[in-house]
Amino acid sequence: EIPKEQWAQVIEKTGGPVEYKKIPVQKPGPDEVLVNIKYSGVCHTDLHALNGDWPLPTKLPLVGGHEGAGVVVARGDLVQDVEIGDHAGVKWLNGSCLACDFCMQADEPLCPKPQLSGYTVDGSFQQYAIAKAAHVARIPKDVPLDAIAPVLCAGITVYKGLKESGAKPGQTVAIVGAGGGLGSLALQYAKAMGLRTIAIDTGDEKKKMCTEQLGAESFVDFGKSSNVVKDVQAATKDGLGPHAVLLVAVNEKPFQQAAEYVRPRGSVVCIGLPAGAYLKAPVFESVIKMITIKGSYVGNRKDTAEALDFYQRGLIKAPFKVVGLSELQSVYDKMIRGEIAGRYVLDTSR
Ligand code: 8ID
Ligand code: ZN
Ligand code: ZN
Repeated sequence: EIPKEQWAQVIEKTGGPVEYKKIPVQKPGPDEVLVNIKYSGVCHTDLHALNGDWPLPTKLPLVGGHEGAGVVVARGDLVQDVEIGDHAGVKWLNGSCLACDFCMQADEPLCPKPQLSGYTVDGSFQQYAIAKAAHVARIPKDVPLDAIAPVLCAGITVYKGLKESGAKPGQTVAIVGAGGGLGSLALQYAKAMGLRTIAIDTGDEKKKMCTEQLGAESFVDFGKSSNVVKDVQAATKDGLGPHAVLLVAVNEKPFQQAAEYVRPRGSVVCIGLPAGAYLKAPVFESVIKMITIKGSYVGNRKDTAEALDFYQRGLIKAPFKVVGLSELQSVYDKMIRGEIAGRYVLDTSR
């Protein structure tokens, strides 16, 4: 019933292009499951992997993708808690050692020996993907697989980032890059967590989506604003700025502005990973405002379960567009031009 060959999008060399072709279906190892991927979200990380943006090399040839939602069709001999037929998600953290200091305290994204889907191991831009059983997301059967796909990276990551920000119900969070994949989900998770939001991005389509669909209380257009710092602070009632800033943009500039507009005692949470970028903050203001600047990186298995639970409870409704797996390159082209409002999801059957 499991075919020997399948369709996949393969990166033969860094820089691309991706090649849509047939490749063999692999067999899962003893602690792994084989997931028949039905849908996969396209994250900006996949584009970084294609371009070789980061200091960490990818495997080659590579099948990208790490927001894969599907059905378990085979499992290794050691796997006991995932059944054939279960719905499962292949996420960025494909596997980790489960034995190091970090894994032992549920900080598995910090494991020094992780397997990363669509980066160091083949990911979800294929019809059959392998993941460590311990790490696959458990997807309830009443949850649609196309809509849950973006939650498997974008949703988990922003949910974790919002928790790391320390922002409390009623407080205001600025979402920088609010119109993109992570940003659109961040607005929804923030709202569900009782937080107020300021969306920062550009263009009327993203403005409309953020304010009319996703619950942002205000929108600052970084393309039109002559002073983003002032405009973000002005969007809070007392003019003192947001209690937290979630940086999910793919551009260095906002990483050098956030510390200026964040509220005293506030926190700046860095999530986006623009190539070669550096953080910058004025020492004087950072000290006398007692601000916190930190990074946040995906989420652990518990964050995963919680992020999915928010979705299952009907609290998260973020827009996504479905196209065929064969159309991945055109999604990348739109992403490069900054034209994607929300997320693209690939249907692996076409
Ligand atoms: O665990 C992590 N830390 C993690 C997990 C997943 C993704 C980190 N990421 C990283 C990705 O690798 C990528 O660098 O988060 C970043 C955002 O991923 P994405 O949401 O998938 O990208 P997108 O859909 O292209 O959205 C980016 C948005 O940023 C806006 C763009 O207009 C777009 O809507 N943006 C840019 I570029 N510059 C901006 C600026 N100066 C900006 N928004 C506000 N101000
Ligand atoms: Zn991702
Ligand atoms: Zn480990």
